[in-house]
Amino acid sequence: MRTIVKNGNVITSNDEFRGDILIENGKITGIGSFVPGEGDQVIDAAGRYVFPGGVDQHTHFSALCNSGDKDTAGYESTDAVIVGGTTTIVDYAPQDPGKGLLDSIDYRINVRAKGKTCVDYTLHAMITDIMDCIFEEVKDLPKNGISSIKCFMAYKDSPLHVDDGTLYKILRNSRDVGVTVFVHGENGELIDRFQRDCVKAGHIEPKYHAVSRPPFVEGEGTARAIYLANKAGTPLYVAHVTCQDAIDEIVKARGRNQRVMGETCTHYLTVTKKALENEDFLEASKYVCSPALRDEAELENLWNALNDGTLNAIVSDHCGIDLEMKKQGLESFTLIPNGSPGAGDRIHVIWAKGVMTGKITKQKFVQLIATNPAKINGIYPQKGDIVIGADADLVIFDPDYRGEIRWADCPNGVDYNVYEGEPLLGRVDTVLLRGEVVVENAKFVGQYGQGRFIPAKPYAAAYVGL
Ligand code: DUC
Ligand code: ZN
Ligand code: ZN
Repeated sequence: MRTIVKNGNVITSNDEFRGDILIENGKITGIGSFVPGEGDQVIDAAGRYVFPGGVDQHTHFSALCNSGDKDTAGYESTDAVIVGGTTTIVDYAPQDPGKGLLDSIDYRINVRAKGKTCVDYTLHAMITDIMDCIFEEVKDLPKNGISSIKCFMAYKDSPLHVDDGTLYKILRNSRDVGVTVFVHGENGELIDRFQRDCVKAGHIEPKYHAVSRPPFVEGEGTARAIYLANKAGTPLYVAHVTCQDAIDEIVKARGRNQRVMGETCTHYLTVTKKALENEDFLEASKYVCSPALRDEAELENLWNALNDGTLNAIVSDHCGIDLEMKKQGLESFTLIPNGSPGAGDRIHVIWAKGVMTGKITKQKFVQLIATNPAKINGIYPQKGDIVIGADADLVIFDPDYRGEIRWADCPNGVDYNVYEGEPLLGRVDTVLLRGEVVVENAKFVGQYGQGRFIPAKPYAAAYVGL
């Protein structure tokens, strides 16, 4: 059967036009004008935008989120992600206890995600235990459909922390096989000292989370990672950039032709550290994520860095940490698990706060929420744009819808939404995943388990230039 998405205002990464999209066997096989034949399924998109399904290259589903023993927001909660217009995620695969990188990836695909995920997905390897085997395993990631690995420079003395020697060796080994190294570029030593100072002075409330990790902590970590990547001769991808200090380091590196790319997150573009100052512990703790939220001026810096191409993607950094888990930090902000949910909201929030305010064009929007993440993670052109031969992952977006984000309308696997009450200036109405309608009237109508693992190719965007 053929499907024709008819008369939409099609937005791609570099164009906008009125037209039809022809779909056969789950793939886009035509873009233009098509007369429906007998038996064709026609989806009327008149008066609405049609853009590629979003690619969120930074999520943490079914993750312990460094909090110990409780796992929330498993892959079944990706129903909220696809309702929000994201059809592919690049999820983090932390090592399971006692397991290396490859076994953890295998377990994630075949046990955690299987039969549950509603979106297509690929994975980043993620070091949470510096076992001897990981250095060789990095070289085997591409054979297993994985093209990236994350190293945390923050979180001194925790299993997440990757020391400089390990980071350098991972960079060297990644270079040989085209794996992209993603770095959490905060200086763990500085944070540790500042956290101790805060607690000693009795400053234990959530707002001290931001005090203990000021922007220069991120600037230094980013600079060091860039330096090591340069010496290793390996491209670098800087995760969740929040501030001008880090942006400056990326700009300097590019000035000497070093291949460095970076992403920022929905919340760093739209929420300030004022959210951490709420007197209500639970309200404030929802916004404890790392790096920390910044002041108003940094929001503008980040929009500028996206527009001038220094930063290349907007991601959610979705972490499913419910309020019960956040309560671990009642006695001290240092014990609050870091991270906030947002994969289901990314497209709506960036449309309202980016496109509708004129901060970014519609084409830039598509690049940042779909095309670039697909390129960076080695899954383009199968994913990320409306081009012939791509998977028919499409969003039909009603620009006239007006409302507000409400957790109750689309529960996200945890018990709150950090964007509660934010305006919806347009809404994802219909979503197609590989040609199948899986969201209709903003409700999930697909199957749990419909999402497929998409093998990522090595030597992705960070290796081929900027
Ligand atoms: N880094 C992430 O990428 N996500 C959540 C917390 C963190 O430190
Ligand atoms: Zn991180
Ligand atoms: Zn993250």
